[in-house]
Amino acid sequence: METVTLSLDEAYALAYHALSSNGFSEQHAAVIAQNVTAGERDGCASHGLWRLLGIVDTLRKGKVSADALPTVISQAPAIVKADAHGAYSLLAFEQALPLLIEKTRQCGIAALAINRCVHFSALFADVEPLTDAGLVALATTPSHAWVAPAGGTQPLFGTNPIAFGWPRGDQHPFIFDMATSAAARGEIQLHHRAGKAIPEGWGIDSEGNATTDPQAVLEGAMLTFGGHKGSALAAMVELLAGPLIGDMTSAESLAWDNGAGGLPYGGELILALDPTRFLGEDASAHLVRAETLFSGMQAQGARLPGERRYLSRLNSEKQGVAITQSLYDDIRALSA
Ligand code: PYC
Repeated sequence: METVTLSLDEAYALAYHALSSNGFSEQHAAVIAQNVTAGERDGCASHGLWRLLGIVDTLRKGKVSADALPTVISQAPAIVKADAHGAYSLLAFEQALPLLIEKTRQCGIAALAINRCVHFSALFADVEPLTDAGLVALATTPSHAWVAPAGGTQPLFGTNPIAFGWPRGDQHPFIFDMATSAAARGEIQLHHRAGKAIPEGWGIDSEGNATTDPQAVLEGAMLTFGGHKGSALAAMVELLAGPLIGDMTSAESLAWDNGAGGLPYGGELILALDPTRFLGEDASAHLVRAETLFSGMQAQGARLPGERRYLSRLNSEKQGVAITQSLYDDIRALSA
């Protein structure tokens, strides 16, 4: 397959141009371009440059604001609320982050609820600034009703990712970011784009039959990972980042979309915990025990979550990122 290699600066410029030429304000274009470049850089193609197609398409469908400025408020001693006013979540996250960190340092634990945001981005990017600040973090968001609950065949849950991060001083943080569906929807869409079958277990067709045809799953239902366990976690995400923060469930988001085919609309919940407030003077002694756990995993040949991402980051910083010629052309065509 023909590919185009871009430095990270070129990838950012490509993304920024596609966004700003379609009407996104400078601030939104900058944070979105940075996010999709980071996804590509970290080897996460489903949340990389390819996302620009859906991001712009959602704007053209009138399902996201190109320029709304977020409102950030202190809702309670340990709760920050950021209203994205119908724009993508990333600017609201960026503007609310300092207050979330401040409250976490004050209270030991704090939450950020982002409301009324359109969401497409990988959650590891929202967790990493918190681990960089020495905090433990957890982020989650519903999406559109694309995933059947275990035992059912009709889409009800979103792909409902959960990202968790643990700071490790001067080492890369321990961060996992996983959909509670067997795969991200973006993975299935990328298989469809490449004309490839998907692995068994990712989804069912609209009659409820198992299939490896990505199109049939996109029109049918995705499945949760781990059967009823993934299904329970998916329900938890609906509750925490839906009704708890006064925002939409995945079913409500899909109903709001009303067949337009835009990206999910609703809320995101981010929790941050400060180990030094939990542990006081004993903090470093306990944090060292986390390292014993990590080396115990590695001693058995297990990879720590995030390791592949950091390796890919290092390679991309040196060699740039390679995308298919057809994706490059499609992104360029967004600005035509
Ligand atoms: O790829 O799972 C996904 C996804 C979630 C929200 C938009 N896309």
